[in-house]
Amino acid sequence: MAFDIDMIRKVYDTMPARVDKARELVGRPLTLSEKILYAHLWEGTPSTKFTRSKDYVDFAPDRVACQDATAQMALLQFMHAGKESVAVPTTVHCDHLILAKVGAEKDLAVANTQSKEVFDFLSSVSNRYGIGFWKPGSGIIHQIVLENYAFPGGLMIGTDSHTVNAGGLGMLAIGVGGADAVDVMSGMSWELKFPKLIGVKLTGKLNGWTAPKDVILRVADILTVKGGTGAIVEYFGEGATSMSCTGKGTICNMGAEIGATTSTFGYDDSMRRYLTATGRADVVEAADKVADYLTADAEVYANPEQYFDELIEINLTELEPYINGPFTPDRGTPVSKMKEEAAKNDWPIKVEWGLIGSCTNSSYEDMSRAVSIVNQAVELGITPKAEFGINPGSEQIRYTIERDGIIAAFEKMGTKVFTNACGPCIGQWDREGADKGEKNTIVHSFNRNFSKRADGNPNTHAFVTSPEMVAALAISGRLDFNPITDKLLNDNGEEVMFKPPFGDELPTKGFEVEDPGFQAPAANGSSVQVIVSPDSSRLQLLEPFQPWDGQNITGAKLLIKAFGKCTTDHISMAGPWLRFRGHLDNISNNMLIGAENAFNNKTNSVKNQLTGEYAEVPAVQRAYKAANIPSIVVGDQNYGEGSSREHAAMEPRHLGVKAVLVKSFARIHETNLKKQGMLGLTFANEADYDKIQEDDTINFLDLTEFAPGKQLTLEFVHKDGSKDIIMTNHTYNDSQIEWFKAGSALNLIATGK
Ligand code: MIC
Ligand code: SF4
Repeated sequence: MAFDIDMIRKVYDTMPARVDKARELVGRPLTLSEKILYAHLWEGTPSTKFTRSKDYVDFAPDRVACQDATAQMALLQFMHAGKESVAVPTTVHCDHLILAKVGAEKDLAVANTQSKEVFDFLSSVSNRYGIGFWKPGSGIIHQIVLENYAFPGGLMIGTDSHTVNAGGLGMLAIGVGGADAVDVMSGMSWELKFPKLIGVKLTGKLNGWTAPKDVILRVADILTVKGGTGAIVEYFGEGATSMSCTGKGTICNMGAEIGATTSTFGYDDSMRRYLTATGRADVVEAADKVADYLTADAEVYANPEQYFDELIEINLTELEPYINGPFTPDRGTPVSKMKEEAAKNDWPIKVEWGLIGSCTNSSYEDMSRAVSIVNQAVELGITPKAEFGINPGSEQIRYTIERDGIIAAFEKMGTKVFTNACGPCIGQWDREGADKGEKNTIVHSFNRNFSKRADGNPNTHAFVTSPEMVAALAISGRLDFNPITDKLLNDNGEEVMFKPPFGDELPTKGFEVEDPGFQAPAANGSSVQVIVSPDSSRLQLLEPFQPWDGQNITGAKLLIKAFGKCTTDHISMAGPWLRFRGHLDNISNNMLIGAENAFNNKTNSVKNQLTGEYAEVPAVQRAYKAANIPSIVVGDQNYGEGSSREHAAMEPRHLGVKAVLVKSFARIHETNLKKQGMLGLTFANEADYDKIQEDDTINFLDLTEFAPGKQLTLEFVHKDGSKDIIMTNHTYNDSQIEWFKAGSALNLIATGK
């Protein structure tokens, strides 16, 4: 579990000189994000003044973290890179593959049996290549990273979009697809378009019912799911320093929901307290020596409008609790407006379930504040009206809250304590009756609430709110309950009211754990056998994708024109499909099954142009593949938002889709498409989306001249023989064009170029 204090000291040793030089070059005070980025330039990258949102820059991350559902594909790719061990400290975390049903003990045993093959593979491949392995039940990747590995001023990447959680400890932590992680694990640089910067100034102080969660729910409401694209969000101000480190983690975590590259906070006392409580006093000692480099320059905080591309100010003293949803995390409703909004939109008022957990909100502080509401309910004699489930963030948290009586208090209210894992947050929830598809409401402290995400039921209206609000709403059983103003009837019919939640930021008796669930890798793994059975349905060794044949793509069919929201959950659904994350051909059977076909407004029903019949998207695409006919996918705004899962890019690649043409992309998905040798294009004129018809055949006219900054011309031939020429933009630079030509980025690594 060693947290690499030597590596951290090395980062701090070189940081001052690099940052001072950058400040000189740039010629003005620097923000925190700029300091961390300039301190992590890849050796040989010239330190110049980079243009935000324009220059691609090579960086040297300090760490890599992978979770089980994405690690399988990442490590299957890494096995092709021909390396003896990982070049930077890397960990793998088993958290996504555990189904929540009856409670931790039984559920974990079931997962260990059902996914044995996958866990064994991940354990052996980690052992083989020098990767730290966190066993099933050890906790959720981002809580474990915060507790053990994150450090102020560091740069890390992780194969999960919520890697950004580590910003709570003053890092720049960025979610990427597996192929990006493979580059860094192989000792190569990692490329990122120099981000623009959004400043969020927090004034005042959280109080009463408001929690850190409300800050990000409010920011999501302001910026929307695409407002943070290409940006790092930097939080500062008295409101920032006055909140806990795990609270900062919550805010950074959900930065993924606004599409932000990452979010971060300057080094402060809350981080010192957290590092010390988690056994890392030596990181505090080292960080204190360079503390000036771990926050922005004072001038930036004094005149933020001069240094950020966009500035938001939130007064925490006036902030209300928010309840965001349903179906999208940026639809924010302050608690005082919920009665009106719920009635207006016909949202089911009755709350069926309250779920507390996920990487976003499963810290000790979260659990302790939520249980303060539960304890009040017991004292006031209220039987909760909804069911309750919790997922502690890590075994260390679980063990400590058990010791401190928090679990017992939850259980007294009939709460199910699920495994320290993602559980319902990623559809790993065997919810009774979900298959009936009834319209219903649940409230949770997670980050995402896309349709079908938690229980597979498209009619479940999931609302995101803070853990303490989840507790209050679930106990009252009503979505429109406002604990600040409303009374409740207790079991004796008396009117009672909750007092605001309270709790400990950190356990007063310290954290404790018996077995954290960590397995250190073999000192020399070269003799470790990594086994993948050829007839496995869960794991499949990868075959390299075919290189580009150098010709224009012609005669391509339109596979689907997706309408509206098309997240990675729509492109490659999670839940039951998670079990195929290591088997590309099997998981390809979920390709785009959640996307809405713009021509018939149905999901998973597209016209097979060869037969004229409607059929499931993967089946139609397999028919095109069998006939050797290329195809393209068309999409709407912010296509591929949400997760880092590269399956959403690999599945179409595997099944023969050549290009994805959309109004706009989410960052990670766009990179994933490029890495896998696909063409990710955007409409030069968004209105051209409307010109695309169901029976179109597409010809590329100038792919042979594919070059950075040069538009590509596509000819859409309609059924009646008429044609539309559509101009498309792309963001490929020279090396990314090489990936396309080679068939994938990995093909290039494998040839050693
Ligand atoms: C998610 O929250 O959607 C996930 C599951 O953690 C994903 C990663 C994955 O698809 O495995 C993410 O956010 O990147
Ligand atoms: Fe797991 Fe949910 Fe966090 Fe994704 S968002 S890492 S599924 S807990």
